[in-house]
Amino acid sequence: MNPTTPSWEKIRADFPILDQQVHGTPLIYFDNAATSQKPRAVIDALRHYYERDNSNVHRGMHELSARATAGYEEARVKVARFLNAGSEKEIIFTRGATESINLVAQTWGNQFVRAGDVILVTEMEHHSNLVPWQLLAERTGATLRILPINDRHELALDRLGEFLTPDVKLFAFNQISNSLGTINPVAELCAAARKVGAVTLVDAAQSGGHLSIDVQTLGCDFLALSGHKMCGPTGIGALYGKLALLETMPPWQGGGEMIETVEYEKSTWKKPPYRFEAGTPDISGAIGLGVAIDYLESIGREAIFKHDAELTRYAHEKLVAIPGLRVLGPPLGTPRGAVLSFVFGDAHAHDVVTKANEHGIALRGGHHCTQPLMRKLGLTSSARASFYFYNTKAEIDRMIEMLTPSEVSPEASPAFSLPLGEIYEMVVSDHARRPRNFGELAGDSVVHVHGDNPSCGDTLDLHVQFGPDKVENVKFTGSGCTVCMTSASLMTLKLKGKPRAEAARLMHLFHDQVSAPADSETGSGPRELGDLNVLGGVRKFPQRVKCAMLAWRAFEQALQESGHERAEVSTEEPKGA
Ligand code: C6P
Repeated sequence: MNPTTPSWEKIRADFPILDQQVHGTPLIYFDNAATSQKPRAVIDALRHYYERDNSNVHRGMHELSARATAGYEEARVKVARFLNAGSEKEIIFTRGATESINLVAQTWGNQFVRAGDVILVTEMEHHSNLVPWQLLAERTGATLRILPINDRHELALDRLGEFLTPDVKLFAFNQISNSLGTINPVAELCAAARKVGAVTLVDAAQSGGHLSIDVQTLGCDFLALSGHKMCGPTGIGALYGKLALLETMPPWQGGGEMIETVEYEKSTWKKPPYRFEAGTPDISGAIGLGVAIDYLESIGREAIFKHDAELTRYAHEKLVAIPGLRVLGPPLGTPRGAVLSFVFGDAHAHDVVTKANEHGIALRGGHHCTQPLMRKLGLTSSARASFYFYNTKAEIDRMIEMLTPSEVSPEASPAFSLPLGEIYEMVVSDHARRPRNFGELAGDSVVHVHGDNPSCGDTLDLHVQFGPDKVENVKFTGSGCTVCMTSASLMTLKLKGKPRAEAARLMHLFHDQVSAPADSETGSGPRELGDLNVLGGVRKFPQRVKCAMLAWRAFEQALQESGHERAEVSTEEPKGA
């Protein structure tokens, strides 16, 4: 641990990317849970590697190969030290936390999990620590069991005994939830698992760069690390596994580097970790991760945790003071990771994030790859601010100012919409708040289509009543962002009563209008589209094109299902969406 208090201002200057303007204001990067920024030392290490040392590892007998191999293997030693592993043989380089978890599911899982066994995960898992276990359960006939969370958005530890029974073969859980910020008591969970003979896997994607991790004290069997969330490059991560376990596991990918001898009929494998690293690895990524570890250690991991905690607490206090805003995760005052997800009145997360972006603030909006958790909380999405040690309280103040309803518009939740002008604001906020033709239709001539945008949580049910040659009626239900709801509402008004061919033509026109290149001059748009032209502005926001098109794609499907000619609209993703 570094005994002196770090100079956070000086440390911030190590990150060149932070020194830029976005939409005319200094960038505020609050999307650190998705990926952290990289200090100059890491960027320089990548450049140095490719300028001076680039070569393949473990193969060549020449100077460059020796240097590349030394750098790569030194990085393994650094990861082992960083996690206090018993040996560097316990560290396998992977592409990230996702691949680390899949490796365990494929090798240890296929070898040891059988029908009748139970795989225990928790309600707060990222898809990366859920889907590999679902696949394993499907392959083996094992059962997936889910440990619930409580009202404080923490694991229901009082119910652990009910779920962690002797038939549990593996217990996989995260150390810090990427959606809730909850910090889980890893040592306690591992000890409980040991008592019933279950193997443990800790998903440390969110904790690796924020907490001190000692795998021996924690007592876990496997731990998945994500390099890019801890100042390292993207495409590199690591799996820690107890050597005794790794030695019992078969390889999962075959190829060069992982073999001892190869004959035409069969082969034998190297010992861990090489057994699990087939092919040319991400050499520069591993070296960059090693430098990131040096960098984090030079600041001091406890200092980083304390500083992150202070920033998070500061932001948490201010966020909960905003009327109508609700922060997910453990209540204020409880130690948590540097993640604050929130919902804001009935504003859709994508609208919040789009507005933040206009202020140069990078937030994330959506389900954060925790769809079942969002559903459990009765949400389709949330906005999320996540911090790292280079962030400042002044940046948090700017976010709070952006989120606080102004005196001019003293509503509980400000209208989050795209800054595309007054007419846009009027039309969009009117239709998003009072969608027209909202409801259902029934009858033989009604086609019902369900559509959703999984990444942002828009869901929509479209009901179209077809006459012999025209669209008699159109209604919809669902929930989504302002763009999605406005587009659906305006679409129903536009299509009702139109001959099919005309409806298909309008659909085509609208598609062209919203998916034209962002910088194209389309003027005020085709006259036939009327108010729908206000949505033409979404072409500047590729993620939002999907929102604008959701109702129209559903309509296209309804046209097809009604047995008539396929409409002339592309079902491909709009460019850039
Ligand atoms: N979460 C987020 O925005 P990779 O990228 O494979 O190294 O990590 C996947 C992963 C696994 N577990 C947890 C808890 C995570 O948060 C993540 C990545 C990012 O929340 C991207 S979805």
